[in-house]
Amino acid sequence: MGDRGLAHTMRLMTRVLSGIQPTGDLHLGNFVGAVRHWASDQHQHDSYYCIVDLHALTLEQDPAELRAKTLQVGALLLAAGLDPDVCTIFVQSHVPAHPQLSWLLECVASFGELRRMTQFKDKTAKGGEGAARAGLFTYPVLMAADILLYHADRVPVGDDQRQHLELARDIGERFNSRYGEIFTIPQAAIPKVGARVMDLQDPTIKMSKSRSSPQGKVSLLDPPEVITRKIKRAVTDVDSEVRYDPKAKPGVSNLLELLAVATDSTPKELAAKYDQYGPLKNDAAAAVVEFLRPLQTAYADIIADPAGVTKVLAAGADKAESVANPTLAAAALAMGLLPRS
Ligand code: ATP
Ligand code: LTN
Repeated sequence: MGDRGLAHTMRLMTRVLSGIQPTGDLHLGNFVGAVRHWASDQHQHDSYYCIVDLHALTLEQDPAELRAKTLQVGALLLAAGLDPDVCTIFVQSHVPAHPQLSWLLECVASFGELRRMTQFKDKTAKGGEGAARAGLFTYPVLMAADILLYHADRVPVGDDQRQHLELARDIGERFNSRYGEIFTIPQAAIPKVGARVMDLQDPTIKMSKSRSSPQGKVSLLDPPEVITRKIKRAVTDVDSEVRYDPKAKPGVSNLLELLAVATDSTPKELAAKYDQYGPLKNDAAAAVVEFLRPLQTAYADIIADPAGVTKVLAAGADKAESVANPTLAAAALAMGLLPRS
């Protein structure tokens, strides 16, 4: 049995890895579609959560703000219940194996498959692809490296990342068949409800840090009155029937999903209880405020000690490197690079 096979057999728990960009204030979509599942996964799986600051550089960022947001996301992950004694939380740029493996994988991925990524098309629709940063184009390969370095079995993400995950699987499989079995091929874990929280002002697009207007997204740190105002002003649909039908009635369906997530119910069950938009909006707003309250309270405590957060992230990077570096070395060797003696 090769080294990887042995390491694999000795691993008793499923390995989970996911990432989040420190590109702005985290919003309800990030929490509902991703982060809250991380908090529950950590107790069942060997879990790695990465703040992907290198990914953030694919779009314009203010340097001081990027640094501050990276720390803020660290604090928010802790506030969301991630326990550094149970899982590993780290910053991508603290582990150089990520961009190193990414280069090797760029020499496995093809131009054509990157060209098909819809997120690249979406993000360049406005400014044109000529001016886009080359990193925005190769970004899914860095994401594949993030995942494959840790032999992750499971990758919990929102629905918008499905295509990138498929690419990570393709790259991993191609590498394994060309150079030998180095990587574990990951599965996507996409939640059933809340996998795509929509923008409150334009419910045909997903709520996004970088692309939603302030009114279109609920930031995790918005005060209760701001959350209430945004939800009450959410765009609904032309007729006034309350029905769960994301295609025909995206605005109302989004509110039903939010209420369902916050009250642990299902959107269809809830739809039957309302015959007007007003009461639905009031209840959704109140439920979301309560849903976020524990996170907001914990965040205020944690961010009061920024050095404590930095320490947690440094310890996380050490743990991450102990897994990532041997994987990188094995991949480099398999591809024919001469090891430094
Ligand atoms: P950006 O606008 O900068 O691309 P984003 O808002 O899309 O950011 P990411 O950091 O790219 O957020 O994503 C972090 C996690 O949150 C991913 O797992 C992603 O699938 C999930 N996610 C992002 N937006 C939503 C959404 N609207 N609904 C559900 N999950 C989401
Ligand atoms: N591309 C993802 C963030 C991301 C990620 C990852 C998610 C980067 N690396 C590895 C899961 C696993 C996004 O934009 N949401």
